Amino acid sequence: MSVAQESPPERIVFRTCPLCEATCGLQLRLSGDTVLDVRGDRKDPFSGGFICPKGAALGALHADPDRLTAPLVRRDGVLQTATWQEAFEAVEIGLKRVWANDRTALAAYLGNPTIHNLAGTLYAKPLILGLKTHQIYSASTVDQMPKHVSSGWMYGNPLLIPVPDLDRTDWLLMLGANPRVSNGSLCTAPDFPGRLRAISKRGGRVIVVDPRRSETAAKADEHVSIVPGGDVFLLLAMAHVLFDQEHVSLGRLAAHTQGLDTLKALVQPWTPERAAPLSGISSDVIERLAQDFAAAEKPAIYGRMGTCTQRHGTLVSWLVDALMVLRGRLDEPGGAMFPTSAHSTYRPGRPAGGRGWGMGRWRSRVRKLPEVRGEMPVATLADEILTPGKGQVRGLLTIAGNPALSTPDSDRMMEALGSLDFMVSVDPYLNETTRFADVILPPPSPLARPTYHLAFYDLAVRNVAHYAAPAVGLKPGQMSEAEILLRLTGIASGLSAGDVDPWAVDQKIAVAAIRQELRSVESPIAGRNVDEILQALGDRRGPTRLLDLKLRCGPYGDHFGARNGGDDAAPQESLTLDRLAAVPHGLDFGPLVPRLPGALRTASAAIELSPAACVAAVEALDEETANPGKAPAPGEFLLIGRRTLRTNNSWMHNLPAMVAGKPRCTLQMHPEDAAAMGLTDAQTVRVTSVAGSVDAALECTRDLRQGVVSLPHGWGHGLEGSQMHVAAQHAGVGSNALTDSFQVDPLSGNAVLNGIPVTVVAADQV
Ligand SMILES: Nc1nc2c(c(=O)[nH]1)N[C@H]1C(S)=C(S)[C@@H](COP(=O)(O)OP(=O)(O)OC[C@H]3O[C@@H](n4cnc5c(=O)[nH]c(N)nc54)[C@H](O)[C@@H]3O)O[C@H]1N2
Ligand SMILES: Nc1nc2c(c(=O)[nH]1)N[C@H]1C(S)=C(S)[C@@H](COP(=O)(O)OP(=O)(O)OC[C@H]3O[C@@H](n4cnc5c(=O)[nH]c(N)nc54)[C@H](O)[C@@H]3O)O[C@H]1N2
Ligand code: SF4
Ligand SMILES: [Mo]
Repeated sequence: MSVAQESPPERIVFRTCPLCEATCGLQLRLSGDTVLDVRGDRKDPFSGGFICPKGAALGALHADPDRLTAPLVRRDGVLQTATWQEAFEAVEIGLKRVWANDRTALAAYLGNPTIHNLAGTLYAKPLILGLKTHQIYSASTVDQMPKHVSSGWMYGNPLLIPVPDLDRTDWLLMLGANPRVSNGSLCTAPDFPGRLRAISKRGGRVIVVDPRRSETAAKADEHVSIVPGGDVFLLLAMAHVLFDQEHVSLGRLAAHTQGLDTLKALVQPWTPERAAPLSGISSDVIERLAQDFAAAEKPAIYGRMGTCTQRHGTLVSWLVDALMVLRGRLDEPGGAMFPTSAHSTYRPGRPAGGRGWGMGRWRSRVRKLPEVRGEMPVATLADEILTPGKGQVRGLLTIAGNPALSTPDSDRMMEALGSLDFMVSVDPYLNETTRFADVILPPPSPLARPTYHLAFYDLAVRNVAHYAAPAVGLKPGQMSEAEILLRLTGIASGLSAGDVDPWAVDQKIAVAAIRQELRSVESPIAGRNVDEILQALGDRRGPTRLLDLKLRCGPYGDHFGARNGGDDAAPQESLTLDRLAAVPHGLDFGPLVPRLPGALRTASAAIELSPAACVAAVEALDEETANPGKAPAPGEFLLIGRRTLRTNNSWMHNLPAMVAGKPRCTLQMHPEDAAAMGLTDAQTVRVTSVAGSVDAALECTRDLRQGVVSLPHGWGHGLEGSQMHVAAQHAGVGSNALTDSFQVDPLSGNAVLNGIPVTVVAADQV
């Protein structure tokens, strides 16, 4: 006899999307733990109802049958389901084996979703410190590290990154960014497409510099086609024109800027005529761009992925900001500004100045690449694993990373992963990377965790905050990601797996965080008592307690009763986590406000307009560009990447909605280039670089600049041992089989993922 089961009552929850940097507000309709539908939250003051196909697939991600529901431990060579206790015991044994050589025989790699997750953002760092190894790597060095370096040198703080003030600018120059597809990066702006439309609508101009007429370029007021890697020459020449035609005016920050004369002398030789052949942009266009930039009332320049993952990523990142300083539009409304998040440690009134910032405190063992922000370039991780000798890496911890597909020379990376003595991964999937692991510790779906975007509200185009409690509870047998990381931290501290009390580890972390706050003279709670603060934080534990501490000490915080403590105070004036949680659609603190000079942490207490390393690197360009090099032979191209709306780097292709429609892992090429080689649309071509070869279907499109071809990254699924059934049926090929791990931006160590020399031939002619 069957009894009709009543489904649990429906409920609506509001939370922000954890899948990209835009932090859109979502409205989820649930029945029990089942997501019935996902929509944009129209009442979210920041996103106003915007949603993209990835956000809409959050329910499918939550319910993906390939998501691991229990830890896996390798026994007799095979990954098998295990209990958490068995899994952590296996971790302890494996790590101890690696540590028998030396603590530095263990490396860790943190992938991109770490930073989209409160647990990752708050607990990865104590874990990493506890590992006591310099072998730390992350997706930052295949992404934005150049921007951290330029900010470190210019402002003394690598995390102080200006964002274009999208909602007020009237002239936006975007280089190497395709936010109509990516929805923005290092610039949190839900409905980026709508915000761009609004610029044009209010009479402004949007100009996109890109070797490809990207989706963003196609809808912009102007597309400027550039040779991959040509940005540094364009920007140097724009600065040249500003000086030459006397458009330099530092404005409010003149007294807080150093190195103006050095910059003037440095760009003097970089005329538009000299930059033209190197950038592929005519000197007239370069001059006009500079003049338009000079004439605009509220101009902003924004450079992203495409400008960081190239040979001169740091120089470009620096020049983007330097131009804004020259025009006096850095830190001004409508220009490029610094957010003041609710958890920010920024204290208005604190004077400028600090210790400055440096890198290269140690170097990588094999290639001697400098440390940056405590990590080494992931482009050299395979060298560290595969090169024998003292200090060789023999064990690896990955958290939310898929280096097997996401990092350069991926075939060699996979060879390295396969050669390790021990590997443990914190990851919900058995994928291209984790198939090499000895232990996989799977976190639950993002709906089972609290959300607040610690990283992205510091990069947002408005000052906003949104918090949501978990939408679903943990199922029996699930362990929160926070607890997984805390348990690993306990093991790293020398405890045996069975003895780790994760909440005792958490307590230590919380007390240390409070102590640090109390020690800081500028803190609003400086000098108060640890126990008093601990008590005020109440019964919470885990990430939300640490978040509450940050919010309450932040610029809008209640400062633990020291500020506007009354019950009637608006949450914006007396913020606590409880008060934020009580606002289901999130809080708006208004448009960005100026923060300089106070936020500067350089030793000079000024903006360093001409960092020494940048100056030296520009001088070195003379030699680099002295020989124009030979013209490309037929079949020789420069390869760039591509994102599509329904991808998220390498990891969401297992959701049917993400892979529906015609295959997107194609090699795009200009039809005239194809015709010159006798190639036709849809035919299979072989693409070869110094690193490797892949076969892909050709897609002829006039969107590509001639001489440039484009292949998206994040494909190449269906590899033996992985368990992502949908992705395997839409495998595509991995573009990082072609990128060369030896090509890095010399200043930041960031991988060069664009402008890769390749040859293309018909596959049947090989
Ligand atoms: N050629 C080329 N290569 C590129 C790029 C490019 O444009 N071109 N882009 C680069 C960029 S910008 C980035 S950021 C990197 C990304 O590089 P990675 O971060 O290494 O790779 P992802 O594809 O983001 O893989 C994320 C991993 O996290 C796991 N994951 C998902 N959600 C969670 C979670 O909640 N918790 C945990 N613990 N794990 C989770 C996924 O299963 C997957 O294994 O790739 C870079 N690689
Ligand atoms: N749908 C989707 N959204 C995503 C992601 C995803 O995989 N899919 N990934 C997320 C992540 S981790 C990140 S970091 C962001 C990245 O987001 P964006 O920074 O917007 O990066 P892309 O979309 O890769 O766009 C980079 C652009 O740079 C161009 N380009 C390549 N080489 C050069 C060059 O030398 N000079 C110039 N001027 N342009 C060049 C490319 O043609 C491309 O149009 O997107 C995020 N959002
Ligand atoms: S744009 Fe980003 S944050 Fe918004 S719904 Fe899409 S994936 Fe989520
Ligand atoms: Mo990224």
